[in-house]
Amino acid sequence: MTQRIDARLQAQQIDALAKQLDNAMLAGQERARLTQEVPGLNNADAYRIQRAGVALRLARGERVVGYKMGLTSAAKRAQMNLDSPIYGVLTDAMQVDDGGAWQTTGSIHPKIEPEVAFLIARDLRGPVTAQEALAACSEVRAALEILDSRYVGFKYFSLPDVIADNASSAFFVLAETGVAPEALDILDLPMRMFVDDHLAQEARSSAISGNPVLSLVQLCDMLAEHGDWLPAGSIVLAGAAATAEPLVAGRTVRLEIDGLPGVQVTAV
Ligand code: OOG
Ligand code: MG
Repeated sequence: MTQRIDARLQAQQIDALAKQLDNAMLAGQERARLTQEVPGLNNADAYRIQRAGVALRLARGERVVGYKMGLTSAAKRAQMNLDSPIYGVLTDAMQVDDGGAWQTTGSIHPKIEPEVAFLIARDLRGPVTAQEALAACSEVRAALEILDSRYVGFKYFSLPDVIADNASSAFFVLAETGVAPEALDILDLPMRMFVDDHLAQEARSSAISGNPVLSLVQLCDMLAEHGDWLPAGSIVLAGAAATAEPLVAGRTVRLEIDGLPGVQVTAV
């Protein structure tokens, strides 16, 4: 039996698949999973599709501002039925102001989840130790990630599907202020996400990779595999500590993390 796992797609196919996902995003319409059309799609080609998709955004004038790690907590891996961490790219157009309103129009099936974010003050090239990663961070902030899969039903997709779809990136809200990492016990911060003042999710920061800093270490390792690194000024979302909640117009979502200023957004 021939294994298609090492098959490398042609550059043209990569660009065409990226364009299909980009069109789905722009139209706000869900589409079939890529692996239904390309059953042998592997993670390496999926990251190539992700990069081609980001290139389309950059061609529209967007700017890369950082990265998000995904599936770094057991809760998220169970929710999505997938078993290993991935990353996606964040652009300036995805950022929503803390305390601001977020337009649901144009989204497919958005969800929101509680995150810890790092602000990176110095270039970080993998491999790095947890200490080196932390030393390169100027601030830790609370953040909310608004996910939106371009795939039908937002579930049961495979790792290459979600990687190609920029790890379901859509929008993110970064708390306006944060604190220096030294001022926190980053390993064990209680986190509570409220939807309209009801406690919707509760977790500790240790749920993220055992330690959110390890998400950063892992991100640097994965970027290094593609010859990339984290430039100074990057924002990094370490991955949700708990499962995502559906986000519908009219809801206000607030994340409180002990020791950190909170973050809030209202869907309109
Ligand atoms: C994949 C992205 C996961 C996280 O924080 O774990 C993610 C998904 O859930 O669609 O962003
Ligand atoms: Mg996330």
